[in-house]
Amino acid sequence: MRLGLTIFDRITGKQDMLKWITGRWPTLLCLCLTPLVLGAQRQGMEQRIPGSADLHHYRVVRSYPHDRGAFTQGLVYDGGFFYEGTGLHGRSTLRKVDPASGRVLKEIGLSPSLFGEGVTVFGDRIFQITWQSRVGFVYDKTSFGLLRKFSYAHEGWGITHDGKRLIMSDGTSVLHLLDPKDLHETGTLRVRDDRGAVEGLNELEYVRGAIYANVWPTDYIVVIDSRTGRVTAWIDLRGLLAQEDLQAVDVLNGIAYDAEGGRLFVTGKFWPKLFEIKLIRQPVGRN
Ligand SMILES: [Ca+2]
Repeated sequence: MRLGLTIFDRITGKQDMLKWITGRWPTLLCLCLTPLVLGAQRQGMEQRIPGSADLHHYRVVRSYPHDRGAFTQGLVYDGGFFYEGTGLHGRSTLRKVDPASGRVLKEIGLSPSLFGEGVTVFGDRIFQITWQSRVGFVYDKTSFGLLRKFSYAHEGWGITHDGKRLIMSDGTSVLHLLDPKDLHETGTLRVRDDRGAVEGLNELEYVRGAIYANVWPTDYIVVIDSRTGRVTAWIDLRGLLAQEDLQAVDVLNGIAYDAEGGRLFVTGKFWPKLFEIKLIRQPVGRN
């Protein structure tokens, strides 16, 4: 009896398992194929990179601890702190982080239905956008109190500003320019290099007249002329994480700039470290 039940359980268990697999085969197929698709996308993007734009490499100045549980979607440096937006449904947050220790000093969670994306600090306000819900939030920088919500007509990936305009990415090659007061779109910027449109623009940072953008799903950042949309350089950030830190990490994503100190910071989704880097500029004419 016991044996019979066990066999029955095993059979029904297998049947249940079969049903479970059959019912979810599109999801399972997707999960199996996603790394292959991402790998192909990454390879395709990396193959197109040599062009007439400069190619920069990097030197690590200092590394900082970073929360391995943070699916980093937005990163800003302001007044001695990092402000970070994290993603994933049920795990999306806005947080203020102590750079030296990586300790989260202040944090609020988003509704589980929302997938948090980029953040930017504009004066005494913090803007945070979401991926596919087409809703963004404006918070008081000190208290994280919600000041207002706003909506937009595309996906939300990254956000930064140039002191006058908010600049948003949506995962394509188009950047959206918004009035920071009424949050209406005032124009777009089409990002191109000499090989054509540069797709997959993700986390953003405005740095001395240029817009830096992570190019999903690669380890590259493009430097964009903020007036024309022209890519003036690619930054090759491959190899930032040591082999022992590569366990369960996702892609490079997160750029912050300390305008007063001239310091550039980068990290990634689930990365255990955040890096201050210096660019090593390699002009046109490289091999
Ligand atoms: Ca940023």
